[in-house]
Amino acid sequence: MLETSLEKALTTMVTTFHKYSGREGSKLTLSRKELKELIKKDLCLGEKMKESSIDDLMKSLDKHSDQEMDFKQYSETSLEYSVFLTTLCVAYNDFFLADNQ
Ligand SMILES: [Ca+2]
Repeated sequence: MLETSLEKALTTMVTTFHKYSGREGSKLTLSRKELKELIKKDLCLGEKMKESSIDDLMKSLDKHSDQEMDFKQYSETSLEYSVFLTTLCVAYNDFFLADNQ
């Protein structure tokens, strides 16, 4: 059976996290350096993000204050991002429907 686009998206989320989390320290958490690499290399917006913005992001995600982010914290961030994307999609769809009436 072919993988659905949703399954592909989920697989990408998991493999992207582990692609960076295994580089230093614990293989199951992202250090600040690993998170920075992930943001810079795997997010189009990453190149434009300032160091201070990445620091702020890490601080807001690092709920255990141990300078590491586990998969749960990472998925919560992505969830917020996906809610943002979903909101954009709904707005775009409304615009599309209104334009085609
Ligand atoms: Ca790590």
